[in-house]
Amino acid sequence: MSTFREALAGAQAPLVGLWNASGSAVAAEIMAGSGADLLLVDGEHGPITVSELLPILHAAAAYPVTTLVRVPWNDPVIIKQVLDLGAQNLLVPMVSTADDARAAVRAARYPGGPGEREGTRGIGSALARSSRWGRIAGYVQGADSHVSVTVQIETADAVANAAEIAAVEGVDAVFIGPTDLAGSMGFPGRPSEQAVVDAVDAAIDAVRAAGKPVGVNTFAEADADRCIARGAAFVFVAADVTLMARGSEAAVARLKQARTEADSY
Ligand code: 3PY
Ligand code: MG
Repeated sequence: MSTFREALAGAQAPLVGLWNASGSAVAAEIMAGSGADLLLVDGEHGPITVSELLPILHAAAAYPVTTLVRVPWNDPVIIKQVLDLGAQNLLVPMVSTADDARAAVRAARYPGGPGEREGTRGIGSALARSSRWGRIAGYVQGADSHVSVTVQIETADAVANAAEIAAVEGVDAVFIGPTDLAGSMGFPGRPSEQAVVDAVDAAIDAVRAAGKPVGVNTFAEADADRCIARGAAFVFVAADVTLMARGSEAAVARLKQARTEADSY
């Protein structure tokens, strides 16, 4: 299937994404069929182990959506397992320096390329779904074309290093995480602080100046509009768990409220 890199290159408008944070393949399938361009499966904060990822990939594969998987950490072992399982588009959290970005790219690539393209991904493709157990001819030689790497800028250091991080060869896109960024700037739980908003905007500008696509997590409509107006190529606008939490609250709130008012007479 085509990669996130190709989806970005072919996009006529900013891509809109949803999170699967529940680990439910049913929820993933519901969202994959929603018309969203992107589905991001969260292995960092979601309770999703490597084997639990497989039914989610199966569910999403039936829909015209580009699926990304966020690994829990910039860890070559987990990156190898997730790629071998057949995830094609990695999102690597907490990338704060160009060295961190290079490490993520190396972990996603097989060895053998020239210079910077040297990778450390172990070669087990004959045993793995990534190559459909050897049915994709030349998978090892062509693996880079099946895989994309997006790194996450979500610390104050990362914003300072955004241009260098974005410029790393093999980084296909950069995703800004305002929530952790707010924490690292001394505003835990307050991503709407003006200083954090300014840092997000500065990171958008730096990544765009480096010539790479940039995206932002924007669960508030106004943030999505602002980031798109500033040049974001993709935004993630909701998660299965938040939609269910807010939707379920709303479904009961009116009648509960009416009953509370009636009881008080
Ligand atoms: C963050 O905001 O910290 C993220 O990781 C994306 O939601
Ligand atoms: Mg984060």
